[in-house]
Amino acid sequence: MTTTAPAIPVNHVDPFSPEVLEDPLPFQHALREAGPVVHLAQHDVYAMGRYEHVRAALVDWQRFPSGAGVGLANWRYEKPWRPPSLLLETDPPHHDAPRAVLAPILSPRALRRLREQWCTEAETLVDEVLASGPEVDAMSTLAEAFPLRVFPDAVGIPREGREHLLPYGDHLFNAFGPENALVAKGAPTLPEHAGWVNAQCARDRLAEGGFGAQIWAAADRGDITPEQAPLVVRSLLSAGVDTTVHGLGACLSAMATHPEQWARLRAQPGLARVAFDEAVRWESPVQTFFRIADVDVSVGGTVVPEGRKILMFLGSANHDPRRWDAPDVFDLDRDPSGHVGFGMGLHQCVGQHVARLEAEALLTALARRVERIAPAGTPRRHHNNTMRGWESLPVRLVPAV
Ligand code: OVV
Repeated sequence: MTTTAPAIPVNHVDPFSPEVLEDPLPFQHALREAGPVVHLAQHDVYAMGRYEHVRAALVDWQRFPSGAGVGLANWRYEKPWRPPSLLLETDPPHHDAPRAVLAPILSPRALRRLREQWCTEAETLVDEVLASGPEVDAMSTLAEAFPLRVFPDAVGIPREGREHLLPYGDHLFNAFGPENALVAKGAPTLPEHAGWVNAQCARDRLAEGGFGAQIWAAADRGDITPEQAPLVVRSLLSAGVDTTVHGLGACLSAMATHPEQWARLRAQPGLARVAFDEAVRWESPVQTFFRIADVDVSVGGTVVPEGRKILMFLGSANHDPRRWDAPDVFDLDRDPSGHVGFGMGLHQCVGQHVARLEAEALLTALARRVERIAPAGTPRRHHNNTMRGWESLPVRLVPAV
């Protein structure tokens, strides 16, 4: 007996084109409507955009592993541009020791010691920004400034050279996509940024008590090898800054455009964490990651062929009306848990508690002092092959009396 698999729908749009990066929602709608799996002709890869299938693929690490890279490049045939991440770009069993070392260092319990200090830092920053004038760029003065103030200190790296962190991360996230103009633009300065980042991963650079030193202490205990330790530190510096910046940017843009939601948060500051997760769902700062099909995998009746890359649209899953009521609406009344903005399954963001604490500290400090975050000019999108965020977010901060 022969069975004929239904033809896979084909989409000819380049999801990494400037038009789609400017506004990905129409493309994502088309992707979801076309079917559970779509062939993206421009890059000859497969794609998923519905919540049910994206989520199922994310937790199915056996059939959709990460070891061939989570970008477009297929490491079965191409060489990685940097030594692969021991967390992001590996599968069990190799993945597990680095993850087991890092997870407790970044756990809610371990972060308790940082909370008070981060809240104080956030209040100081908000005071400074308010003093600088009512009209500010919320991206540079808040969304970038706050993580750059607290996170590298928590890792334990020196002050000198921190300006390398954002461009390094931005290029890294571009490099998960095709070699387009965004990648070409970052390539010339990459060696300086990567050289600095890699140098910060050495044991003698990392201050006592920080996340970095704790990773090295795990190597001393034998939980990971001394060769693995610097690469685990590199993951913190790779994934820990730009992502949080764009998560905070999403919160601030949501609050600028939804004054009634800002009023709700001010009335009930305990909603800060829900606000952050709803912003991560709504904006999905990390839009996409690839997997590879390790065998022929049937998804909703269509087959992803063995050895082929498949692009999972986290942002699309987080806007799938099959899963979310009025998905395009930013709403503090909804329960955003279950969103895949931090991924799902064994690779789910190990730093999410750090990001939530940063967001809670900043939003709480703002809620205390700022009555209204009013748009004050046209915001500008930042284009990146993987991340969705803002380049510029002009706002007027109306102080609370
Ligand atoms: C989630 C993520 C993004 C980028 C880099 C890494 C992880 C890493 O582990 O290096």
